[in-house]
Amino acid sequence: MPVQLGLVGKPNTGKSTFFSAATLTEVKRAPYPFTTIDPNVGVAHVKIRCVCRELGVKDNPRNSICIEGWRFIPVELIDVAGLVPDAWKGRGLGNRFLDHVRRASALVHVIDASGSTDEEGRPVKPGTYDPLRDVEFLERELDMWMFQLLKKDWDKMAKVMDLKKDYEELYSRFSGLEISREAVLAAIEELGLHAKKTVNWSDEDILSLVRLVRKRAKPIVIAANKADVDPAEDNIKRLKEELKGRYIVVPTSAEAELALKKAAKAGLIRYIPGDSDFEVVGKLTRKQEEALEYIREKVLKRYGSTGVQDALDKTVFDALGMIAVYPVENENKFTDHKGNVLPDVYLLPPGSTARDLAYMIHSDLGERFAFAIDAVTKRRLSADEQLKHRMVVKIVLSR
Ligand SMILES: Nc1nc2c(ncn2[C@@H]2O[C@H](COP(=O)(O)OP(=O)(O)OP(=O)(O)O)[C@@H](O)[C@H]2O)c(=O)[nH]1
Ligand SMILES: [Mg+2]
Repeated sequence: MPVQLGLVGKPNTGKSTFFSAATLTEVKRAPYPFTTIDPNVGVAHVKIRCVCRELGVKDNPRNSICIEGWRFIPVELIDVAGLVPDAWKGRGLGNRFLDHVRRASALVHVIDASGSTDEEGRPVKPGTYDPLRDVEFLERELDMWMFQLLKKDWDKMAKVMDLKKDYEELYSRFSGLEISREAVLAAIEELGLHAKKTVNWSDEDILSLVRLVRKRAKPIVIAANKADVDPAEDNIKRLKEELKGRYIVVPTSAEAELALKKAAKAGLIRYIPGDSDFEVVGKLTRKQEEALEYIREKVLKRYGSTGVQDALDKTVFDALGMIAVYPVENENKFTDHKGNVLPDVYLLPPGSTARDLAYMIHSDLGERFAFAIDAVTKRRLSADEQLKHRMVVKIVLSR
């Protein structure tokens, strides 16, 4: 199953534009709240330096794409409906979109850094709404929503758990949110809640548990969007300062990324997602030229890129701490059995071992796993050895 990332935030911040730019699929976008109702699901890519160049090989990617030495690895992106204050109580489109958050491993919180939308996503004069307020609001919505899910039949559930002296009921509630029992137990112990009978947990206790589990299980990266609109520049500085150590903040201009991708697709410019500039290679109309020059001045020169690629990469590699690993069958030629060079790249959670990689490819490979070889150094890797980012790995099976 691919890694899933959810685009969340209040209405009208540019989630669908971000989605469109990242997946190059057309979806409805408009300058008013609740444009998106049903979620859009698509394939985006995270980017790494491909090992092909340093290994001096020409690769034949199969599950991913290699462009000029950059490997793009697919992830699933979900663009959900906008969230308004008290959505957890059913306001706005209510819990519908929160349900989609369930499946995501991490969230990209798209905020309007230009301050041109109020807390409900209604347009206001740029610079008049403080985007910092959006950050706290999302946390509260997620926590209250999870709290509410747990509180349903809580008393009955707590009695059962005390009787059985375990937390099974709680684990199963959280597992619906793709949160592991280990994560839940660790949080219970860290908060000292295991010292109390479950029936005696206060609402405050439950809320602290939810908060801690949610922070670890669903990391959030902030895409400070509409970075091209002038008041955004100062806001972004402030956001970075205020949220230092708590959040990764990436300035983005989804609108600019979408325009660049479309221009590249039409053969007008040469542009690789994440690049700090583009090169004109086709015949531009005066209007196109002006639009592209605007993007160069207001976005690329200011921030170094449109940020869309960077936000996805930081979510997967920094917030989730995932690693990308290339499995191969021939450790000398770096090929699969058909002779494809560096065909696949897999994204693995931090701490994954060679055996985990084998299981991820196929349960059969996992079961027959004997040992692995680091194809670059030819060093033997034991089943429990942790893999590193950008490793090329040959799995050796037992007979
Ligand atoms: N200037 C600027 N405008 C943007 C940017 N990204 C999105 N917009 C505009 O913001 C408005 C809202 O964009 P959408 O992508 O529809 O926003 P959304 O968050 O999906 O909205 P809902 O579906 O209603 O929650 C549109 O008019 C976009 O053109 C950006 O980076 N810069
Ligand atoms: Mg939308």
